[in-house]
Amino acid sequence: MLRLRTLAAAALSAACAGAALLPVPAQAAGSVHLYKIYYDSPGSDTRSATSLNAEYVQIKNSTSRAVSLTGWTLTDASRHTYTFGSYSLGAGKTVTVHTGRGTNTAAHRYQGRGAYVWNNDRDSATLKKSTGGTVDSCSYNSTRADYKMC
Ligand SMILES: [Ca+2]
Ligand SMILES: [Ca+2]
Repeated sequence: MLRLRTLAAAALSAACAGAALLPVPAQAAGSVHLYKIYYDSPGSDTRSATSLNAEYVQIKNSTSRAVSLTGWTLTDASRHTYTFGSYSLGAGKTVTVHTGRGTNTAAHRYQGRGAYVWNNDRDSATLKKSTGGTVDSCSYNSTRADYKMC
């Protein structure tokens, strides 16, 4: 009898251990999202390379896995569109997409434009997957700030 009780206790203990191994809920997994739009670069808007590249959008991957952004698009309200080439955003990493020209790195991508994209008064950024589904969007409507935290 003692032996049976011990077996029953062992079975119950194993069941509890199994419950503790259930997967973490999906909402704790994070996302790829628009993080910041720096729409009014510091100083006069002279269209210099420095000024154009001080205008940027940051995208963050808060998940625990690298996410391929290849073919993803970043578009403003006037439908100026930047398309990511072959690119993977690492787990927990942020990529800065500059408006002007430059050499792409893991953390910095360049739209290669000679004019500003993000209006100083109001605009809207939309991030879409290569398949066209909207991942995130972020709008602003203020000349009092130079950037928007999304
Ligand atoms: Ca400015
Ligand atoms: Ca615009």
